[in-house]
Amino acid sequence: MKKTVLITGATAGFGKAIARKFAENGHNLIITGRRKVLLDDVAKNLITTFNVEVLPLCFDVRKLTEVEAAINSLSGRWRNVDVLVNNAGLAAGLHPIHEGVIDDWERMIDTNVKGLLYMTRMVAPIMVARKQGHIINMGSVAGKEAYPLGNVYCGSKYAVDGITKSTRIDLLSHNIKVTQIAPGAADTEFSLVRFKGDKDRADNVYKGFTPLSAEDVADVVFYVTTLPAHVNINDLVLMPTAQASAVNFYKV
Ligand code: NDP
Ligand code: 8X3
Repeated sequence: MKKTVLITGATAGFGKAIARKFAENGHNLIITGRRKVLLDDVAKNLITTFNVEVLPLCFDVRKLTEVEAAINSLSGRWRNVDVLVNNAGLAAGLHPIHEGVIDDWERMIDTNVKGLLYMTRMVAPIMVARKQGHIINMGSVAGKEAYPLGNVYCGSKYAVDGITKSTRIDLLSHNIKVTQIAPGAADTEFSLVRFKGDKDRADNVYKGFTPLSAEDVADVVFYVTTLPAHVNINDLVLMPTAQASAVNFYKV
């Protein structure tokens, strides 16, 4: 069955790879992000390569009015969102708590927690009305274990962990699946964003081992949507083989 899949943060990294994976499998997509040129490029590329329908919606998940306008603009079959992938997110900075940069904190909490909530609040009622749907939240190993200097990023992903569990309970009687995917280290734009464009520092994170790729994560996100109606993956942690915990890596 052809689904309509809404993926936030599809201009780069996991979201872009997740969009490609669903398009490869013939599903129609609503993709979002703030960088309009990149977003339109991704849409154009998927339409021409896979002959699927793609609707790009350019907005900032931190802004409730933009989220409301985007979701309220969906009409006809575009409104029938079968899968919502709450992927948009970031880490900003890596400082001890007493030296934390307040603006970094606001960006992480506003995007990773409030943005995910805004999207869920707008899309879940559509799923409830249809008595079907699947919400997939992008968590992290950082939402499973606290690590040094991770403080607010870890807190935001612990929030995703808790929100995901509670969302599953709230939507249980509405036949809606709710899944958290919690990856370990993956080489995307993530570290470049965390270190504010310092490419050497970002590249250094992935030296000496093979990190997850965006495609590895996309394969897993797609997989959890392929299970029979009565089967749900609640929570899935995936790591590079060379990573055993948030801080234990085997580097050569
Ligand atoms: P990238 O930086 O490569 O991609 C992040 C995506 O999120 C971009 O498309 C970006 O689009 C979008 N985004 C960020 N802020 C906003 C916003 N305010 N509004 C709308 N879109 C936004 O990172 P990843 O792909 O690695 O990260 C995706 C998710 O996975 C995040 O939630 C991250 O926390 C999580 N994660 C990442 C891991 C990793 O090691 N890479 C591991 C575990 C979890 P644009 O800039 O165009 O708005
Ligand atoms: C991203 C992985 O370990 O940098 O969520 O927090 S980590």
